Amino acid sequence: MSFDLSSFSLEGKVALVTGAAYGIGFSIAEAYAKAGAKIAFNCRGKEHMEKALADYAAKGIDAKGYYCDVTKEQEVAEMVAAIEKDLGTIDILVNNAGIIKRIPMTEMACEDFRQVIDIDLVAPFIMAKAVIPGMIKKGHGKIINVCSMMSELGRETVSAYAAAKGGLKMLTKNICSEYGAYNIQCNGIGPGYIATPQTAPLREVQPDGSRHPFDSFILAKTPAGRWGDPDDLAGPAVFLASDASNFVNGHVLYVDGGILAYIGKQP
Ligand code: NAP
Ligand code: GCO
Repeated sequence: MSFDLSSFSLEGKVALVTGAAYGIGFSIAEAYAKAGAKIAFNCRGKEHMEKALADYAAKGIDAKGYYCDVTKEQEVAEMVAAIEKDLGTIDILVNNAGIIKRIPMTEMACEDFRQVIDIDLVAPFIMAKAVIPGMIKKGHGKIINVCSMMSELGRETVSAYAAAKGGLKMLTKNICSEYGAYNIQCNGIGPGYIATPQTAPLREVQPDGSRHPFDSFILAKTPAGRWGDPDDLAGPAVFLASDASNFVNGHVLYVDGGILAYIGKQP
C-alpha cells in the first residue's frame, strides 16, 4: 500500500482524552480536533469543566465534556457509554489524566503513594479495559498512554510517580502484546519537562528574581535549552493516533527535546 499523507488524518474518528481540561491533554485534544477527530474529554470539577468548554469553543472545537474520576470504574463505564451514545464508539483513547506528589519516599504516607499509583497507573488500566471491547468490535483502535521521563529515570521525591510511570510503560507493552491481533495499537508518549500547572512549582521565580534551581537544572539537561510547550506534543500525538502509525506498537515515543540522550551541559 503506497504512502498517502491522508494517513495522518483523524477525520471521522472519536477521540477521548482524559484530564484534558487544560495542560498537555488540552493541547493533544486540540491537535486531534484540527486533524478531524470528534473530541471527548473528562475532568472532575465544575469550574474546570466550564472553563475548558469555553476554551475549546474559543478555538472552534465542539468538544464534549464528561464529569468522571478515572479511578472509579462505574464512572468510567458510564462515561464511555455516554460518549458512545453522543459521538460513537471510541477509536482513540489518550490516558493523560495524572497527578504527582513530590515527597521524600521515607516521609511519604502510604495513602499518598497509593493515590498516585491509582490515578497514574490503575486508571489507565480501567480506561483501557473500558474501551478495548468497542475497539475490537470496530476492528481497530489506538491507545496512547502519557508516560514520562520517570518511565526511564528516577529522581528525589517522586518515588510513587516514577513507579506509576514505569509501570505505565510496561502496561503499554502488555496491551500491545495482548490486543495487537485485533488491530489495536497501544503506544506511549513520553513528554520531557513541559510548562504546565503540574510543573509550575519547579519554575517559580525566586524571591530575588532568579530562576528556580530546578528550572536552571532542566535547562542544562535539555539540548534545546528550553522547557517544552504542551503544543510540542501535538504532532507526535497525532502520529500515534493516526493510520500512519498502524505498524508502531508497544513503543514509547519520547518528546523531551533530547533530555534522555544528553549528559547535560558542562559547567
Ligand atoms: P496537569 O496540568 O496537572 O493536568 C492534569 C490533568 O489530569 C487535569 O486536567 C486534571 O483534572 C486531570 N486529573 C487528575 N486526576 C484525575 C482523576 N482522578 N480523574 C480525572 N482527571 C484527573 O498535568 P499535565 O502537566 O498537563 O500532565 C498531563 C499528563 O502528562 C500527566 O499524566 C503527567 O503525569 C504527564 N506528564 C507531564 C509532564 C510535564 O512536564 N508537565 C511531563 C511528562 C508527563 P482535574 O482538574 O479534575 O484535577
Ligand atoms: C518532576 C516533574 C516530572 C515531569 C515529567 C517529566 O517533578 O520531576 O513533575 O515528573 O512532570 O513527568 O517527564
